Amino acid sequence: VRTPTPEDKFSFGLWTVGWTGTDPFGGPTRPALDPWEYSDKLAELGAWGITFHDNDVFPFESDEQTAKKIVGRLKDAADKAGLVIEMVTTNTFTHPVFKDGGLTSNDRAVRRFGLRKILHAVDLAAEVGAETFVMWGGREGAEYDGSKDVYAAFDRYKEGLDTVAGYIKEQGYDLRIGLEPKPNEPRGDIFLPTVGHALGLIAQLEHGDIVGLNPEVGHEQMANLNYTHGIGQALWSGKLFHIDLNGQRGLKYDQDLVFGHGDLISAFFTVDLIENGFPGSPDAPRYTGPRHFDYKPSRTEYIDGIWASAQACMATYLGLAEKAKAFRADPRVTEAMTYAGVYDLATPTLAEDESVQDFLAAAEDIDLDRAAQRDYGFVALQQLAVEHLIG
Ligand code: GLT
Ligand code: MN
Ligand code: MN
Repeated sequence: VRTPTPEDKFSFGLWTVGWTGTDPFGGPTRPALDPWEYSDKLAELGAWGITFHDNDVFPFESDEQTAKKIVGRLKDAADKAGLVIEMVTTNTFTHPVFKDGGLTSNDRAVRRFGLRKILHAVDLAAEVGAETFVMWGGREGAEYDGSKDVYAAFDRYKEGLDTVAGYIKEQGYDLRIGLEPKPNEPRGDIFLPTVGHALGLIAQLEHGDIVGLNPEVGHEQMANLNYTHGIGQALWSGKLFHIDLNGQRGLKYDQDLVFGHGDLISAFFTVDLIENGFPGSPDAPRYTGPRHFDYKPSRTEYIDGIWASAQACMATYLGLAEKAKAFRADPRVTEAMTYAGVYDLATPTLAEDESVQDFLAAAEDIDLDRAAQRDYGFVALQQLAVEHLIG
């Protein structure tokens, strides 16, 4: 696999390579560097950008001036390394004040504090030239159903999102919001558990035109869902604004493994969709945004392991991209897709200008026996993917 270059648009959250290995059962297994100490190495490995939460960069208690100064230092380091800051987000989950959420806490004073913190992070995002503002509502949710008026919670979620999106427009910022779904952890049940739930909320917003999605591989898989279908539907809805790539092995805690270190064949089809688009819909929207990794170097690794895992994310992506290109270019695949009817699905079911009345009146014979006995060849098609994958 070739070495990544900035054209590949790989980016990393500071909280990913900066994760010190803490988990609910143990403290850090390695030290944290200062936020500006990651840029040079990431650039050297071939990354294009970085992303961060406000409090990945400056402490929660910082006053505005201090925050500005520290962010300035990070921005300088990124500029010097030739990295862009493509996305910024807010930490509304670590501090105990957010234990019942930021935008949907039962405590109105906390909601007002949380919303203000988010708006300040929006200013910051605009200042450093980010294009996407991610909102992961990890603490928006509940453990106990009796503890939340869910109707009011969605009113407050909508109020919060519309306030943030309205502010972005009012300030003339070139920013779009990416909602990040997750089914659980840290809350027992998080609001907006899946891509579909988030799309449903966006449709109810006043400023929903600049609100889309930032789906994470592992988060959809924690809900036993198909990530590629999730981003596929987000693309179809014109709402795939950003992605969080990582790995997850089955229904368990959020593993944030290296991309491809979970369900590899699912990762193959994710990369195939991103790189090659929908097979029978050449005019469909394509994802052209950052290939952003949101993973955690495993707790067993030390400093070398951080960089090895960052490299692994990019190498896996590039390797899969090569395989996916070869898969699509393989005449046997075209043939198998034709046989499978993959390209036929793009043909509208009704004819152009055909009315329902005409449709109902049409005398049309389907040979039910034949159609029932059709062999789709999906297994053979999948086996071609596996062949390409294992080389
Ligand atoms: C947190 C979470 C990630 C989100 C980050 C953005 S925070 O690390 O686990 O999935 O993308 O807020
Ligand atoms: Mn995760
Ligand atoms: Mn994420």
